[in-house]
Amino acid sequence: MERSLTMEIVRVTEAAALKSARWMGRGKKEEADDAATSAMRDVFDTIPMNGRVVIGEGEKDEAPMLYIGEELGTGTGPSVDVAVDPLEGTNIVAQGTWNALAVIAIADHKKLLHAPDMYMKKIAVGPEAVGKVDINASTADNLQAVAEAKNKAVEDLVVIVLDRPRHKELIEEIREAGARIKLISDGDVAAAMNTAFDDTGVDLLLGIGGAPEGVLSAVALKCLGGEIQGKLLPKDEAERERCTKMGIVDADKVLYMEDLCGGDDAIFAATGVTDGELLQGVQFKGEKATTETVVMRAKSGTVRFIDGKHSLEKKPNYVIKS
Ligand code: VTB
Ligand code: MG
Ligand code: MG
Repeated sequence: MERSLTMEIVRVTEAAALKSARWMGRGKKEEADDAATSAMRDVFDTIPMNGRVVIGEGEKDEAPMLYIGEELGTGTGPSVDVAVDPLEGTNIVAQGTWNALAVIAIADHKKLLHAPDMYMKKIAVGPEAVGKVDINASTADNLQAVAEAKNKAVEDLVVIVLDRPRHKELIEEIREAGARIKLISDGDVAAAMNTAFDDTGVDLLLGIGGAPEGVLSAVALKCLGGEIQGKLLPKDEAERERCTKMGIVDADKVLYMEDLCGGDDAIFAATGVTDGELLQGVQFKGEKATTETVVMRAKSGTVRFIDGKHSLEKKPNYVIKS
């Protein structure tokens, strides 16, 4: 993989963020998602790479852009597999709340799990707690292990959980153990990534979210030296077949870092669309816009924060006229 891709993909996530941020608070999640997807698609076309979407917006017949199998880039340069979530948190943008991201992960061919669009049970932690948690252990035991690893009391921990009825029991277990909770409406990629940054105040992500988001989170945490474990949760025979079709032999097995994102290299980039603990969202002022992006590479361990200042006058395609 070429390290020049690291900088190239920042342009892609920035474009998606700039476009979709115009939809903040308008109550239109599909429009926000389409804006991010088409912006991403356009910029990918300018990058010297031989990319193939392995996690994307769906199958060819259901997604006109960034569908699984779609080829990306100018066709010259490194051959890589690409996972995208142009707008991770469509509802977040529609409502104007926290932690919507435009996300891309890139890895060498066959290194990313081809995660079907279904649920995945997850536990994610930052570097200090790597090797200390176990998705099969009790919630109390995992909280205790993370507290010890971080030299904190369990009462000091902050656990992020998607605010869903399916997490009723999990939330009770966390409360019983004494840890604190941040319930989120959406956006568990940001939550997983934030566990690796002390300043965010986020210690763990627990619960059930999207499987594709689990793979994206794994790439981020690989670059950051953190860890996520996952378990696919096929809800019926059709979803089990889908796993088999996507090359997953045992859908019930625990997926560790190496299963989610293999090898020693991968690149991850995320641009904030709305404000979050780690990244500020897009801000507009007249003909100017600003973006904040984190971009990182597993092989070198470099993590960069890139502040973008954009001239909308010179990039008129970013101005949405409603
Ligand atoms: C999950 C989560 C995402 O949507 O996919 C969630 O991983 C969907 O779950 O971060 P529900 O069916 O419970 O809404 C997100 O929150 C946003 O894509
Ligand atoms: Mg999406
Ligand atoms: Mg998503």
